[in-house]
Formats: sequence, C-alpha cells, structure tokens
Amino acid sequence: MALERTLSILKPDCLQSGAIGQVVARLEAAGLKPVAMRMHQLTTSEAEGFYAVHRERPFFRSLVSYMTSGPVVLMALEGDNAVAKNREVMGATDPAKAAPGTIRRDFAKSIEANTVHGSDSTDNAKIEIAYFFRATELVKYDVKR
Ligand code: IDP
Ligand code: MG
Repeated sequence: MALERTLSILKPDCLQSGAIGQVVARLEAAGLKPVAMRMHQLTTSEAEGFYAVHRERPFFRSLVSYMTSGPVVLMALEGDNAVAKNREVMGATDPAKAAPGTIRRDFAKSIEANTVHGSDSTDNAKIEIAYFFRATELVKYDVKR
C-alpha cells in the first residue's frame, strides 16, 4: 500500500455541531494521522480559489458563501492509501446517500453543509495541501497503539 497524504477540511457545520473531536477520532481510527492542523477563517477569494474547479456549477456562489460562513479546521492527513481511505470514511457528498457509519451520514446537515472535505486524487491532494500549508508545517511522528 502506498503512503499518501490528503487534505481534510472540517467545514463550518462540523465546528458548529461541536464535532471536531468526534470527526478527528474517526479519521485517526481509520489510520489517517494528522501531520498538519490549523484553524482558519477562509476569505471569499481563498474559497473561490480552492473550489475553482466548480466555478461553473450552479451551487458555486452558495458553496463559497457557506465555506466562509464560519471557521474551519485545515488538516493534512497521512496514511496508507490516505486519499481513498479518507473518502471512504467521509461517505458520499450527499449525506442522504452516504453509507451508514460514515462521517457525512452521521454529522452532515445537507449536501452543501456536509461536514468534511477530502482530496479526490493524489495529484489534487498535493495541490490542496500546498494551498494551505508550507512544507515545513508538516510534522513527522509515529503512532503506536
Ligand atoms: P466532494 O466534497 O464529495 O468531493 P464535490 O462534488 O467535489 O463533492 O463538491 C464540492 C462541495 O460542493 C461538496 O462537498 C458540497 O459542499 C458542495 N456541493 C456539491 N454538490 C452540491 C449540490 O448539488 N448542491 C449544493 N452544494 C453542493
Ligand atoms: Mg470534491
């Protein structure tokens, strides 16, 4: 299995649900180790840049508005197959379609306020981690359970 990194964002609804700890616990339990972590209030231009791939979508303005509506937690997660593993633990974009036991099924409010972001490929993970973190902000440590 390949050791990968992926970008995770705990979205405003996660913080407003008081669920930071519960969501991070699920990620860690899945073998996704936070190697960078920071709270942040996204600006409109940061959110527009981050979601630029979606700029022609009908939900783009609403998504940018939502992502800037409150603070988020930014994380780089590391682990075997971290990109796909994170997507699996997150569940489908629409919480109504997310599998039982996934983060979105259990915490998300709507298809927009869906609790977590996760990179969708290793290439995008590199771009997204670099969007928010300097290389020197990523730490190294071992987890032994
Ligand atoms: P993903 O987060 O599961 O990768 P994307 O299709 O990349 O889903 O969409 C990015 C984000 O845009 C979603 O997480 C969600 O917050 C929002 N979004 C996606 N589809 C819709 C929609 O149909 N209506 C409103 N918001 C949406
Ligand atoms: Mg996506």
